[in-house]
Amino acid sequence: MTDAATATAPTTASAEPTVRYALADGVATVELNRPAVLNAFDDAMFDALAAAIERAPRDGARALLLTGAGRAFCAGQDLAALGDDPSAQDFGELLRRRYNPLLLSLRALPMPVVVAVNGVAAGAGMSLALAGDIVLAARSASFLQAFTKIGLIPDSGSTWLLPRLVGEMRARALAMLAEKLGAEDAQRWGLVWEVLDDDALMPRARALATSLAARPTAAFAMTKRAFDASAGNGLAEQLALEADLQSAAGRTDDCREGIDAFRTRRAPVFHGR
Ligand code: T3D
Repeated sequence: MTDAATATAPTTASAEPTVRYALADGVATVELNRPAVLNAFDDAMFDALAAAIERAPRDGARALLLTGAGRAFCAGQDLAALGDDPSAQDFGELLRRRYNPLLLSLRALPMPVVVAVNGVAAGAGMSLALAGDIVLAARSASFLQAFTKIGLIPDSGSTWLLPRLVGEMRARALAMLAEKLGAEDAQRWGLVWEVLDDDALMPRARALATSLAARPTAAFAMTKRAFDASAGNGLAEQLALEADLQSAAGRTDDCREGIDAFRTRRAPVFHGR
């Protein structure tokens, strides 16, 4: 990352940080950094990612870009870190304590989350990728619901996100067959917004995140709330929520600026408030 990078939560005083964090042009760039194990989650990486998600809004970031170091995005739970007798653990407890709060905090970030899937996204790593607002993928990237291969069920939001993105049939087949889905198929199925040649992925992801960060990000935060709520709402409730959020959006400086810029035929300058 750039020299503006701030390392987050190294495993030891001298070790590489398990997550790299950098802030530039309103974009918090967060890179999972355990490439030797395809950025699989151990406790340190959980803590570091949770800290980065919490830090971005405090730093004034207006977009977050999430990616992985090396040849993978994230291989899900670090299966080696589960100890000698993994089945002695309560995996549900690990979800409640670690994955679930992490996914919810990422999803609730009041800014656009761009995910650049640079390689394989497996297990909870796939769930993490799908939790973004706009997902870009390298042409060589792939998506794998690895869970059932090891006798587990899809978690970290995959049973919620997947059917909404690709429909029930494809979601169930992906979960049960646990076959890799290539980036181009993932785009055709609606899991990915854009597929790019591998070396074009990060420049495009940075440009997109930077562009989003300069737009009316308070309205984006409300847009996210509306979409997330829609899954549990009937039409009447959703219309009511849209009206409430639109009242708030209409009172922002950005809305005043957007309308004035349109009327005076100039480019708007948004500040995210
Ligand atoms: O509460 C709970 O804990 C339950 C929560 C579960 C959430 C989950 O995420 S469950 C699913 C866990 N993830 C997996 O099962 C994926 C396991 N990995 C793979 O299937 C494959 O590695 C991939 C398909 C992702 C990539 O395959 P490939 O051939 O490109 O790479 P590789 O050779 O398998 O892996 C490269 C290295 O990364 C290798 O280490 P080595 O031999 O070079 O020293 C491999 O062991 C390591 N690695 C990959 N995934 C993991 C991992 N090490 C630990 N944990 C991993 N998940």
